[in-house]
Amino acid sequence: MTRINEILDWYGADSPAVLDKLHRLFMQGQLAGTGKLIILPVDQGFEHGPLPSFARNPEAYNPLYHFQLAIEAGCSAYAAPLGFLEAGARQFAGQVPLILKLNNADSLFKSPPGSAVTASLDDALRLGCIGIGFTIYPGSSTSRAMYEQLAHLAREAKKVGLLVVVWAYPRGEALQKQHEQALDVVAYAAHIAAQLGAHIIKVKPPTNEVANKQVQECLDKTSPWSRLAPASVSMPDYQNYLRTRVRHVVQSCFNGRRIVIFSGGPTKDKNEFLVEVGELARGGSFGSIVGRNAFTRPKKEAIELLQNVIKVYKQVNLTE
Ligand code: FBP
Repeated sequence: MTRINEILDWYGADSPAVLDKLHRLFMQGQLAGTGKLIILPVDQGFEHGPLPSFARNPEAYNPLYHFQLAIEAGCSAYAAPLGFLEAGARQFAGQVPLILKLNNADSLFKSPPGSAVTASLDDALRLGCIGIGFTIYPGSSTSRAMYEQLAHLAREAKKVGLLVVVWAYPRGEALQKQHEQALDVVAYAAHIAAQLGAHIIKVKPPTNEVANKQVQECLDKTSPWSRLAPASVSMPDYQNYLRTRVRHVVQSCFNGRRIVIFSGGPTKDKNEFLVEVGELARGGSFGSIVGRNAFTRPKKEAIELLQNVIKVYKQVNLTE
């Protein structure tokens, strides 16, 4: 059995139409056939505003630029809100799998964290997308409504053969800022996404914070968790511990039987970024979803960086 067939086998309740989309995703771009993914997400114009997102590399104001970047870099897919996808879906039809972000939040109205549903399943089908993207904010007073929206959309998406990709971002009134990426919180949010029917779960890399002190005790008792870094650890050591935390997040998603990918975050130094990706890969991440670290750099540099990310996923040995 190939690795891709093994992964498809985990999705026992899905129709051939959904599995066909998953197969297509895994057979696209430079990671084709490896069971790993590299996705370009460009919803930051909506989420953070055009100036902080695109001014560093003004070509990125143009929606067509992102299709080209995803294709030239050999990405597995390109994910964006309705407007950006509508702008290029016809011109680039068939060249890169598309994921339509069905809900979005802006930074002008932040509290409580919540999103509006900004596109529909019909839009996703009309644009030839392989799937829908949906953000949930566990920890926000809006989370329950978001879970209901997602449960409904996921059910309908599966009926029409679309994949469900969930951005699981803990944040809101119930969480302190420093705990938004805490290990137990990220693992919990990822698990909620899996329970809500996500085929693919996208989270931020977990930090060495633990929000729930009772959970901290459980982690301390199990030997691998003694490798959790103390808060004061230096950057290279921090990276070394990241793989252990990533393993826990992946395990939390049905013992690794759901696809979990990790985001790139704000633009950072290229080498630091690649060390982090190496840790994600060694922890068993199924890939990376890299936005700002790609499109805020000039195209040549962005492609080089994404190809290095691809190389990391191809080379990493999970037993390291
Ligand atoms: P980045 O690689 O730029 O972090 O993109 C991943 C992503 O999930 C985007 O889809 C989204 O716009 C962004 O992160 C949101 O980050 P935040 O919610 O922290 O502002």
